[in-house]
Amino acid sequence: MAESIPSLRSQPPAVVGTTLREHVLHGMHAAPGATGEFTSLLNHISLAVRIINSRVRSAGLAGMLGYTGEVNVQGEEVQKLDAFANDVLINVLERSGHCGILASEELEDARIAESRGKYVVLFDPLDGSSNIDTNVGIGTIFAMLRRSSPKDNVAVDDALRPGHEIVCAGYTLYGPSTLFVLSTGHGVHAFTLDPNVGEFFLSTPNIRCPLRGNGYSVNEGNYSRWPAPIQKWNQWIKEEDKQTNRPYGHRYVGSLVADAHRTLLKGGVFAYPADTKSTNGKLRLLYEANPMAFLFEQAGGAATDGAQRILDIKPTSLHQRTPLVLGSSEDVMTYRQFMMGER
Ligand code: AMP
Ligand code: P6P
Repeated sequence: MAESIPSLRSQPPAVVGTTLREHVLHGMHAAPGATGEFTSLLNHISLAVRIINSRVRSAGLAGMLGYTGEVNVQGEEVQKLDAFANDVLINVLERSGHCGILASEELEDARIAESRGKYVVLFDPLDGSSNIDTNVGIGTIFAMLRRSSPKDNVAVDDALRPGHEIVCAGYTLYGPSTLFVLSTGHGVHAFTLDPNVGEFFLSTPNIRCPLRGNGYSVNEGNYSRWPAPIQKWNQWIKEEDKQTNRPYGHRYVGSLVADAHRTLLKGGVFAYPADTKSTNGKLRLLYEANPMAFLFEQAGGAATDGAQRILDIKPTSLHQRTPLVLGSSEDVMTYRQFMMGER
């Protein structure tokens, strides 16, 4: 009789990875006194991004790549996918019953949700939309805070809170695979969507941003518009110097989620400085810079506007812009030294 193959006989059942839903549930059990509202809201956001993902994947076929012809509050042509993603998030957040205030890049003002739920959700429904027609990675970015105004008198200014009050932030990247990168304040974890199952599975737990990298990500085309200290940093990072591992490699997609995700994993620095055209920077504080800053700090990285910590900026308006530097703590510190004239 053929030798029995113990390994096959004793092999445990097929191992199924941890789903996003299970990960979030574990977090709830570990949160003293949690009622489940946070968990339910996060599960609704997961539903929304899976719906967006499905449409993004079929956009080319579904004729979703064109423009709606409308212009959003940013003065940018609103592409159909932008509008769709925005509508899905608003609808699902409202249905969750746990969103009190929602604010979107695509909405002029913050909105009080019907349920006046416990949380504020700020989001960029489809970041990088200018890249949609060229099939470049785009994504959804969000941040969650607890509502501070009372349920019977919810104030939209609740959206204008500094990023250090964020309780959860994440982004999805609709790239070669669909990733959901999340932090609820206990490290950063990445989940990959299995499109056949429709579930996100834990793919990279406990992401740590390297202390220093060897890549930089900036739109070099803006060089002539930068202030002198940033031009000096840019020249420095391209000089040959073996001891400091220079020149750094340059990578720039032009989609924040794609550039930030690569920097989070590989280290180095991403920068969108203020310049003579974008005098306050281009990226939005509340629903782009703050969520990314929360994630980078949770992963041991850093995020500054060149002078101060992004998460300490006190917002004054919903769509305010900020210069943004994300990355390895040492690389961000070096950038800041140039910015402050210390190098
Ligand atoms: P809740 O009562 O469900 O609104 O949760 C109260 C607080 O506990 C939230 O604001 C979070 O800071 C924390 N919390 C609740 N559920 C979770 C979870 N699934 N993962 C991480 N933190 C959680
Ligand atoms: P630029 C995309 O339009 C976006 O808002 C961000 O995703 C990205 O980081 C930035 O603009 C790119 O801007 O001026 O380099 O094309």
